[in-house]
Amino acid sequence: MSVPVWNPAVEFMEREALERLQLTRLRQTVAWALKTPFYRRRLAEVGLTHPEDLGSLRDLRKLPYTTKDDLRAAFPDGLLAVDLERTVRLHTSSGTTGMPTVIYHTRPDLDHWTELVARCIVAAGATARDVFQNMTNYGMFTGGLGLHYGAERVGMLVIPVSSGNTGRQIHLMRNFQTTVVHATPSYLLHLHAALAGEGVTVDQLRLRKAFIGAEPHSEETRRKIEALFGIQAYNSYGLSEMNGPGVAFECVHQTGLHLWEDAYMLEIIDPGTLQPLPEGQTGEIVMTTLQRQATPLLRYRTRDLSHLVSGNCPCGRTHRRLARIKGRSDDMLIVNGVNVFPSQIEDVLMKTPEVGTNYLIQLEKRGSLDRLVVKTEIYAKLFTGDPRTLDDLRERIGEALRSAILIKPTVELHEPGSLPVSEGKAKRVVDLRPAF
Ligand code: DLL
Repeated sequence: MSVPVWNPAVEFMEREALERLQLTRLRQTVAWALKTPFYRRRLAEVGLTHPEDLGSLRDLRKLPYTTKDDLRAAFPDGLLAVDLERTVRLHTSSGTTGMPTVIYHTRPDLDHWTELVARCIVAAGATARDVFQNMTNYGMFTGGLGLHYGAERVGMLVIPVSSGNTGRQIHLMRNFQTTVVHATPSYLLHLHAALAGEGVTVDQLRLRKAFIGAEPHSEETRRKIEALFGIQAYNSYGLSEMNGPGVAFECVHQTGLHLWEDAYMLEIIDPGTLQPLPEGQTGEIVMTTLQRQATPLLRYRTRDLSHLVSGNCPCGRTHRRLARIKGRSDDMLIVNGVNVFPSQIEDVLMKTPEVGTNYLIQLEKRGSLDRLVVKTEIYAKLFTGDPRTLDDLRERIGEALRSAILIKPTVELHEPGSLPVSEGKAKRVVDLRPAF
Protein backbone atom coordinates (compact mmCIF):
# COMPACT_ATOMS: atom_id res chain seq x y z
CA MET A 1 0.00 0.00 0.00
CA SER A 2 1.25 3.49 -0.67
CA VAL A 3 2.31 5.40 2.42
CA PRO A 4 0.59 8.72 3.05
CA VAL A 5 3.26 11.29 3.83
CA TRP A 6 3.37 15.06 4.27
CA ASN A 7 7.08 15.82 4.05
CA PRO A 8 8.93 12.85 2.50
CA ALA A 9 12.29 14.64 2.38
CA VAL A 10 12.36 14.90 6.16
CA GLU A 11 10.27 11.92 7.19
CA PHE A 12 12.33 9.43 5.17
CA MET A 13 15.68 11.18 5.69
CA GLU A 14 18.64 8.79 6.05
CA ARG A 15 19.77 8.57 9.68
CA GLU A 16 23.17 10.02 8.91
CA ALA A 17 21.72 13.11 7.27
CA LEU A 18 19.14 13.39 10.03
CA GLU A 19 21.87 13.34 12.66
CA ARG A 20 23.86 15.99 10.82
CA LEU A 21 20.75 18.15 10.75
CA GLN A 22 20.23 17.51 14.46
CA LEU A 23 23.75 18.64 15.31
CA THR A 24 23.35 21.86 13.33
CA ARG A 25 20.02 22.53 15.00
CA LEU A 26 21.31 21.58 18.44
CA ARG A 27 24.10 24.14 18.16
CA GLN A 28 21.58 26.71 16.99
CA THR A 29 19.36 25.85 19.95
CA VAL A 30 22.24 26.30 22.37
CA ALA A 31 22.96 29.67 20.76
CA TRP A 32 19.35 30.67 21.36
CA ALA A 33 19.41 29.26 24.90
CA LEU A 34 22.50 31.32 25.68
CA LYS A 35 20.38 34.42 25.20
CA THR A 36 18.43 33.60 28.36
CA PRO A 37 19.89 34.37 31.81
CA PHE A 38 18.71 30.96 33.02
CA TYR A 39 20.63 28.92 30.46
CA ARG A 40 23.64 31.26 30.38
CA ARG A 41 24.10 30.42 34.05
CA ARG A 42 23.34 26.70 33.68
CA LEU A 43 25.58 26.28 30.66
CA ALA A 44 28.42 28.21 32.28
CA GLU A 45 28.20 25.76 35.19
CA VAL A 46 29.07 22.91 32.82
CA GLY A 47 31.73 24.96 31.05
CA LEU A 48 29.74 25.64 27.91
CA THR A 49 29.84 29.18 26.66
CA HIS A 50 29.69 28.71 22.91
CA PRO A 51 27.53 26.52 20.63
CA GLU A 52 30.63 25.23 18.84
CA ASP A 53 31.68 23.65 22.14
CA LEU A 54 29.35 20.85 21.05
CA GLY A 55 31.61 18.66 18.90
CA SER A 56 29.13 15.88 18.20
CA LEU A 57 25.66 14.72 19.15
CA ARG A 58 27.18 12.74 22.01
CA ASP A 59 27.96 16.09 23.66
CA LEU A 60 24.25 16.45 24.25
CA ARG A 61 25.02 14.59 27.48
CA LYS A 62 27.08 17.52 28.68
CA LEU A 63 24.05 19.78 28.66
CA PRO A 64 22.15 20.37 31.89
CA TYR A 65 18.68 18.93 32.45
CA THR A 66 15.69 21.23 32.66
CA THR A 67 12.71 20.44 34.91
CA LYS A 68 9.18 21.70 35.29
CA ASP A 69 10.32 23.42 38.49
CA ASP A 70 12.99 25.29 36.51
CA LEU A 71 10.29 26.51 34.16
CA ARG A 72 8.12 27.60 37.05
CA ALA A 73 10.99 29.40 38.73
CA ALA A 74 11.64 31.24 35.47
CA PHE A 75 8.04 32.49 35.34
CA PRO A 76 7.05 34.51 33.39
CA ASP A 77 9.85 35.20 30.93
CA GLY A 78 13.14 33.93 32.38
CA LEU A 79 13.41 31.47 29.48
CA LEU A 80 12.42 33.85 26.74
CA ALA A 81 15.22 33.94 24.17
CA VAL A 82 13.90 36.66 21.84
CA ASP A 83 12.54 40.17 22.20
CA LEU A 84 8.91 40.13 23.23
CA GLU A 85 7.93 41.95 20.04
CA ARG A 86 9.01 38.92 18.00
CA THR A 87 6.68 36.59 19.87
CA VAL A 88 3.15 36.04 18.59
CA ARG A 89 1.58 33.61 21.07
CA LEU A 90 2.08 31.99 24.43
CA HIS A 91 0.62 28.87 26.02
CA THR A 92 0.75 28.03 29.70
CA SER A 93 0.45 24.61 31.28
CA SER A 94 -2.98 23.46 32.38
CA GLY A 95 -4.21 23.13 35.90
CA THR A 96 -1.70 25.27 37.70
CA THR A 97 -2.13 28.27 39.92
CA GLY A 98 0.62 30.70 40.78
CA MET A 99 3.47 29.70 38.55
CA PRO A 100 2.46 27.86 35.42
CA THR A 101 5.02 26.92 32.81
CA VAL A 102 5.01 29.37 29.91
CA ILE A 103 6.02 28.64 26.34
CA TYR A 104 6.36 31.60 23.97
CA HIS A 105 6.33 31.23 20.20
CA THR A 106 7.62 33.35 17.36
CA ARG A 107 5.87 33.14 14.01
CA PRO A 108 8.41 30.62 12.66
CA ASP A 109 7.98 28.59 15.86
CA LEU A 110 4.25 28.31 15.22
CA ASP A 111 4.93 27.52 11.61
CA HIS A 112 7.21 24.63 12.58
CA TRP A 113 4.71 23.31 15.10
CA THR A 114 1.97 23.39 12.47
CA GLU A 115 4.21 21.48 10.06
CA LEU A 116 4.78 18.76 12.70
CA VAL A 117 1.06 18.40 13.34
CA ALA A 118 0.38 18.25 9.59
CA ARG A 119 2.89 15.39 9.31
CA CYS A 120 1.09 13.51 12.10
CA ILE A 121 -2.34 13.96 10.56
CA VAL A 122 -1.20 12.71 7.17
CA ALA A 123 0.84 9.85 8.68
CA ALA A 124 -2.40 8.64 10.27
CA GLY A 125 -4.01 8.58 6.83
CA ALA A 126 -6.20 11.69 6.95
CA THR A 127 -6.39 13.96 3.90
CA ALA A 128 -7.75 17.24 2.60
CA ARG A 129 -10.97 15.37 1.79
CA ASP A 130 -11.69 14.79 5.49
CA VAL A 131 -14.06 16.75 7.71
CA PHE A 132 -12.26 17.22 11.00
CA GLN A 133 -14.03 17.91 14.27
CA ASN A 134 -11.67 19.12 16.97
CA MET A 135 -13.18 18.17 20.33
CA THR A 136 -10.33 19.34 22.54
CA ASN A 137 -10.29 22.62 24.38
CA TYR A 138 -9.28 25.75 22.49
CA GLY A 139 -7.34 28.14 24.68
CA MET A 140 -4.28 27.66 26.79
CA PHE A 141 -4.55 23.91 26.26
CA THR A 142 -2.45 23.10 23.23
CA GLY A 143 -4.70 20.35 21.85
CA GLY A 144 -7.19 22.86 20.41
CA LEU A 145 -5.10 25.35 18.46
CA GLY A 146 -2.31 22.82 17.84
CA LEU A 147 -4.47 20.38 15.91
CA HIS A 148 -6.52 23.19 14.40
CA TYR A 149 -3.68 24.78 12.48
CA GLY A 150 -2.20 21.42 11.48
CA ALA A 151 -5.54 20.29 10.08
CA GLU A 152 -6.04 23.55 8.19
CA ARG A 153 -2.58 23.22 6.70
CA VAL A 154 -3.44 19.75 5.44
CA GLY A 155 -6.55 21.29 3.93
CA MET A 156 -9.16 19.47 5.96
CA LEU A 157 -12.50 21.11 6.61
CA VAL A 158 -12.11 22.00 10.29
CA ILE A 159 -15.00 22.21 12.76
CA PRO A 160 -13.44 24.10 15.70
CA VAL A 161 -16.07 23.08 18.23
CA SER A 162 -13.69 22.77 21.21
CA SER A 163 -14.48 20.51 24.17
CA GLY A 164 -17.69 19.63 25.98
CA ASN A 165 -21.39 19.83 25.10
CA THR A 166 -21.65 16.23 23.98
CA GLY A 167 -25.10 16.56 22.45
CA ARG A 168 -23.89 19.35 20.21
CA GLN A 169 -20.78 17.37 19.27
CA ILE A 170 -22.93 14.44 18.18
CA HIS A 171 -25.26 16.59 16.08
CA LEU A 172 -22.35 18.36 14.43
CA MET A 173 -20.84 14.98 13.61
CA ARG A 174 -24.05 13.87 11.98
CA ASN A 175 -24.98 17.11 10.23
CA PHE A 176 -21.55 17.75 8.73
CA GLN A 177 -20.66 14.08 8.28
CA THR A 178 -17.45 14.40 10.24
CA THR A 179 -14.88 11.81 9.16
CA VAL A 180 -12.06 12.47 11.66
CA VAL A 181 -12.23 13.56 15.30
CA HIS A 182 -9.65 14.60 17.86
CA ALA A 183 -10.44 13.97 21.52
CA THR A 184 -9.16 12.37 24.69
CA PRO A 185 -9.87 8.64 24.65
CA SER A 186 -12.07 8.91 27.76
CA TYR A 187 -14.18 11.58 26.09
CA LEU A 188 -14.72 9.50 22.97
CA LEU A 189 -16.00 6.60 25.06
CA HIS A 190 -18.28 9.00 26.89
CA LEU A 191 -19.52 10.38 23.58
CA HIS A 192 -20.31 6.89 22.33
CA ALA A 193 -22.39 6.21 25.43
CA ALA A 194 -24.30 9.46 24.79
CA LEU A 195 -25.23 8.65 21.18
CA ALA A 196 -28.43 6.77 22.03
CA GLY A 197 -29.71 9.59 24.22
CA GLU A 198 -29.37 11.92 21.23
CA GLY A 199 -31.21 9.45 19.00
CA VAL A 200 -28.15 8.95 16.80
CA THR A 201 -26.61 5.64 15.76
CA VAL A 202 -23.04 4.99 14.65
CA ASP A 203 -24.42 4.12 11.19
CA GLN A 204 -25.68 7.67 10.76
CA LEU A 205 -22.14 8.98 11.21
CA ARG A 206 -19.39 8.87 8.63
CA LEU A 207 -16.53 8.72 11.12
CA ARG A 208 -13.46 6.84 9.93
CA LYS A 209 -10.61 7.95 12.20
CA ALA A 210 -9.90 9.39 15.63
CA PHE A 211 -6.76 10.98 17.00
CA ILE A 212 -6.59 10.21 20.70
CA GLY A 213 -4.14 11.52 23.27
CA ALA A 214 -3.38 13.95 26.09
CA GLU A 215 -3.95 11.24 28.70
CA PRO A 216 -2.68 7.75 29.43
CA HIS A 217 -4.72 4.96 27.91
CA SER A 218 -4.26 1.30 27.11
CA GLU A 219 -4.17 -0.66 23.90
CA GLU A 220 -7.50 -2.19 25.00
CA THR A 221 -9.07 1.26 25.27
CA ARG A 222 -7.91 2.06 21.76
CA ARG A 223 -9.34 -1.22 20.43
CA LYS A 224 -12.59 -0.55 22.24
CA ILE A 225 -12.93 2.88 20.63
CA GLU A 226 -12.15 1.36 17.26
CA ALA A 227 -14.73 -1.39 17.69
CA LEU A 228 -17.49 0.85 19.07
CA PHE A 229 -17.27 3.36 16.24
CA GLY A 230 -15.95 1.03 13.54
CA ILE A 231 -12.93 3.30 12.96
CA GLN A 232 -9.14 3.46 13.38
CA ALA A 233 -7.83 5.37 16.39
CA TYR A 234 -4.28 6.73 16.50
CA ASN A 235 -2.29 7.52 19.60
CA SER A 236 -0.99 11.09 19.78
CA TYR A 237 1.62 12.12 22.32
CA GLY A 238 2.77 15.59 23.25
CA LEU A 239 3.17 18.05 26.08
CA SER A 240 2.83 21.78 26.34
CA GLU A 241 6.54 22.25 27.09
CA MET A 242 7.33 20.68 23.69
CA ASN A 243 4.64 22.80 21.93
CA GLY A 244 1.79 20.37 22.64
CA PRO A 245 0.47 17.73 20.22
CA GLY A 246 2.65 16.95 17.22
CA VAL A 247 5.60 15.51 19.14
CA ALA A 248 4.93 11.83 18.38
CA PHE A 249 2.10 10.12 16.54
CA GLU A 250 1.18 6.75 15.18
CA CYS A 251 1.17 6.20 11.46
CA VAL A 252 -1.38 3.98 9.71
CA HIS A 253 0.57 0.89 10.81
CA GLN A 254 0.05 1.64 14.52
CA THR A 255 3.47 0.25 15.47
CA GLY A 256 4.42 2.92 18.02
CA LEU A 257 4.63 6.71 18.03
CA HIS A 258 6.99 8.25 15.48
CA LEU A 259 8.79 11.11 17.20
CA TRP A 260 9.90 13.92 14.88
CA GLU A 261 13.63 13.82 15.46
CA ASP A 262 14.42 16.80 13.27
CA ALA A 263 12.45 18.87 15.81
CA TYR A 264 13.26 17.08 19.08
CA MET A 265 16.35 15.29 20.39
CA LEU A 266 15.11 12.24 22.22
CA GLU A 267 16.73 10.51 25.18
CA ILE A 268 15.44 7.85 27.57
CA ILE A 269 17.07 8.11 30.98
CA ASP A 270 16.95 6.32 34.29
CA PRO A 271 15.04 8.82 36.46
CA GLY A 272 17.04 7.72 39.51
CA THR A 273 20.60 7.89 38.20
CA LEU A 274 19.84 10.34 35.35
CA GLN A 275 22.00 8.19 33.07
CA PRO A 276 20.85 7.48 29.50
CA LEU A 277 19.47 3.95 29.16
CA PRO A 278 20.31 1.44 26.44
CA GLU A 279 17.86 1.25 23.57
CA GLY A 280 14.70 -0.66 24.45
CA GLN A 281 14.78 -0.12 28.22
CA THR A 282 11.96 1.74 29.89
CA GLY A 283 12.81 5.08 31.43
CA GLU A 284 11.94 8.76 31.48
CA ILE A 285 11.56 10.59 28.18
CA VAL A 286 13.88 13.58 27.94
CA MET A 287 13.61 15.97 25.02
CA THR A 288 15.51 18.93 23.65
CA THR A 289 13.79 21.31 21.25
CA LEU A 290 15.68 21.74 17.98
CA GLN A 291 13.63 24.37 16.23
CA ARG A 292 12.07 26.60 18.81
CA GLN A 293 13.59 30.02 19.04
CA ALA A 294 11.41 31.85 21.57
CA THR A 295 11.61 29.18 24.29
CA PRO A 296 14.40 26.70 23.60
CA LEU A 297 14.47 23.87 26.14
CA LEU A 298 17.50 21.69 26.78
CA ARG A 299 17.06 18.11 27.99
CA TYR A 300 13.60 18.69 29.37
CA ARG A 301 12.59 15.95 31.83
CA THR A 302 9.05 15.05 30.84
CA ARG A 303 8.51 12.57 33.72
CA ASP A 304 6.74 10.34 31.19
CA LEU A 305 7.89 6.73 31.08
CA SER A 306 8.31 4.79 27.86
CA HIS A 307 10.84 2.90 25.75
CA LEU A 308 12.02 2.97 22.18
CA VAL A 309 10.48 0.47 19.81
CA SER A 310 13.09 -1.54 17.93
CA GLY A 311 13.06 -2.40 14.25
CA ASN A 312 11.73 -0.47 11.31
CA CYS A 313 8.14 0.52 10.73
CA PRO A 314 6.69 -0.71 7.42
CA CYS A 315 5.92 2.94 6.57
CA GLY A 316 9.64 3.53 6.05
CA ARG A 317 9.93 6.62 8.22
CA THR A 318 13.38 6.86 9.73
CA HIS A 319 12.39 8.74 12.88
CA ARG A 320 12.41 6.47 15.93
CA ARG A 321 9.27 5.34 17.68
CA LEU A 322 8.17 5.52 21.29
CA ALA A 323 6.05 2.83 22.86
CA ARG A 324 2.74 3.81 24.44
CA ILE A 325 3.36 5.92 27.58
CA LYS A 326 3.43 3.61 30.60
CA GLY A 327 2.99 6.18 33.34
CA ARG A 328 4.77 9.03 35.05
CA SER A 329 7.65 9.17 37.46
CA ASP A 330 6.13 12.02 39.49
CA ASP A 331 2.80 12.50 41.19
CA MET A 332 1.05 14.47 38.45
CA LEU A 333 -2.47 13.15 37.91
CA ILE A 334 -4.25 13.35 34.59
CA VAL A 335 -7.98 13.76 35.04
CA ASN A 336 -9.93 13.67 31.79
CA GLY A 337 -6.88 15.07 30.05
CA VAL A 338 -6.24 17.87 32.53
CA ASN A 339 -3.00 17.80 34.51
CA VAL A 340 -3.43 18.11 38.25
CA PHE A 341 -0.81 18.07 40.98
CA PRO A 342 -2.04 16.90 44.39
CA SER A 343 -0.18 19.84 45.92
CA GLN A 344 -2.52 22.25 44.14
CA ILE A 345 -5.49 20.63 45.86
CA GLU A 346 -3.69 20.72 49.18
CA ASP A 347 -2.97 24.44 48.73
CA VAL A 348 -6.65 25.21 48.28
CA LEU A 349 -7.73 23.04 51.21
CA MET A 350 -5.15 24.43 53.57
CA LYS A 351 -6.15 27.98 52.70
CA THR A 352 -9.73 27.20 53.77
CA PRO A 353 -10.06 28.07 57.49
CA GLU A 354 -12.76 25.43 58.19
CA VAL A 355 -10.59 22.58 56.92
CA GLY A 356 -8.87 20.31 59.44
CA THR A 357 -5.66 18.42 58.90
CA ASN A 358 -6.50 15.33 56.92
CA TYR A 359 -7.73 14.96 53.38
CA LEU A 360 -7.85 12.36 50.63
CA ILE A 361 -7.96 12.68 46.87
CA GLN A 362 -9.83 9.85 45.20
CA LEU A 363 -10.00 9.12 41.51
CA GLU A 364 -12.75 6.93 40.14
CA LYS A 365 -14.12 5.95 36.79
CA ARG A 366 -17.73 6.84 36.17
CA GLY A 367 -18.69 5.35 32.84
CA SER A 368 -15.74 6.25 30.68
CA LEU A 369 -14.93 9.56 32.38
CA ASP A 370 -12.68 10.17 35.35
CA ARG A 371 -14.27 11.46 38.52
CA LEU A 372 -12.28 13.39 41.08
CA VAL A 373 -13.47 13.25 44.69
CA VAL A 374 -11.85 15.43 47.33
CA LYS A 375 -12.58 14.25 50.85
CA THR A 376 -11.61 16.61 53.60
CA GLU A 377 -11.97 16.70 57.36
CA ILE A 378 -13.46 19.87 58.81
CA TYR A 379 -13.79 21.06 62.38
CA ALA A 380 -16.39 19.13 64.42
CA LYS A 381 -18.43 22.14 65.48
CA LEU A 382 -19.45 22.79 61.88
CA PHE A 383 -21.51 19.61 61.83
CA THR A 384 -23.84 20.76 64.61
CA GLY A 385 -25.14 23.98 63.09
CA ASP A 386 -27.26 24.76 60.05
CA PRO A 387 -26.78 22.11 57.31
CA ARG A 388 -26.77 24.92 54.76
CA THR A 389 -23.44 26.03 56.19
CA LEU A 390 -22.03 22.69 55.06
CA ASP A 391 -23.54 23.03 51.59
CA ASP A 392 -22.05 26.50 51.29
CA LEU A 393 -18.65 25.28 52.42
CA ARG A 394 -18.75 22.37 49.98
CA GLU A 395 -19.61 24.77 47.19
CA ARG A 396 -16.91 27.25 48.21
CA ILE A 397 -14.21 24.58 48.30
CA GLY A 398 -15.45 23.15 44.98
CA GLU A 399 -15.29 26.56 43.31
CA ALA A 400 -11.86 27.36 44.77
CA LEU A 401 -10.61 24.05 43.43
CA ARG A 402 -12.17 24.72 40.06
CA SER A 403 -10.27 27.96 39.68
CA ALA A 404 -7.04 26.29 40.79
CA ILE A 405 -7.14 23.06 38.80
CA LEU A 406 -9.77 23.79 36.14
CA ILE A 407 -11.92 20.86 37.27
CA LYS A 408 -14.71 20.99 39.81
CA PRO A 409 -14.40 17.87 41.94
CA THR A 410 -17.02 16.29 44.13
CA VAL A 411 -16.23 17.60 47.61
CA GLU A 412 -17.03 15.47 50.65
CA LEU A 413 -16.83 16.90 54.18
CA HIS A 414 -15.85 14.50 56.96
CA GLU A 415 -15.66 14.60 60.75
CA PRO A 416 -12.21 14.95 62.31
CA GLY A 417 -10.43 11.62 62.66
CA SER A 418 -12.67 9.81 60.18
CA LEU A 419 -10.34 9.66 57.19
CA PRO A 420 -7.63 6.97 57.17
CA VAL A 421 -4.31 7.98 58.67
CA SER A 422 -1.24 6.17 57.46
CA GLU A 423 1.69 5.56 59.73
CA GLY A 424 4.48 6.37 57.38
CA LYS A 425 4.30 8.77 54.47
CA ALA A 426 0.75 10.08 54.13
CA LYS A 427 -1.10 8.47 51.28
CA ARG A 428 -3.12 11.33 49.91
CA VAL A 429 -4.15 9.92 46.56
CA VAL A 430 -6.25 6.82 46.00
CA ASP A 431 -6.59 6.00 42.33
CA LEU A 432 -9.45 3.56 41.84
CA ARG A 433 -9.41 3.85 38.06
CA PRO A 434 -8.75 0.49 36.44
CA ALA A 435 -5.05 0.00 35.76
CA PHE A 436 -3.88 -0.80 32.27
O1 DLL B 1 -1.71 16.98 26.71
C1 DLL B 1 -0.68 17.94 24.72
C2 DLL B 1 -1.54 17.08 23.86
C3 DLL B 1 -2.75 17.57 23.39
C4 DLL B 1 -1.15 15.80 23.52
C5 DLL B 1 -3.56 16.78 22.59
C6 DLL B 1 -1.93 15.00 22.69
C7 DLL B 1 -3.14 15.50 22.25
P1 DLL B 1 -0.13 18.80 28.52
O2 DLL B 1 -1.48 19.27 28.96
O3 DLL B 1 1.06 19.61 28.84
O4 DLL B 1 -0.11 18.62 26.96
O5 DLL B 1 0.04 17.34 29.14
C8 DLL B 1 1.17 16.59 28.82
O6 DLL B 1 -0.03 14.51 29.17
O7 DLL B 1 3.47 14.73 29.79
C9 DLL B 1 1.76 13.02 29.42
O8 DLL B 1 1.90 12.73 30.80
C10 DLL B 1 0.29 13.13 29.07
N1 DLL B 1 0.02 12.67 27.70
C11 DLL B 1 -0.09 13.41 26.59
N2 DLL B 1 -0.35 12.60 25.52
C12 DLL B 1 -0.38 11.32 25.99
C13 DLL B 1 -0.57 10.04 25.40
C14 DLL B 1 -0.91 17.77 26.21
N3 DLL B 1 -0.82 9.89 24.11
C15 DLL B 1 1.14 15.26 29.53
N4 DLL B 1 -0.49 8.96 26.21
C16 DLL B 1 2.30 14.39 29.11
C17 DLL B 1 -0.24 9.09 27.53
C18 DLL B 1 -0.12 11.38 27.39
N5 DLL B 1 -0.06 10.27 28.14
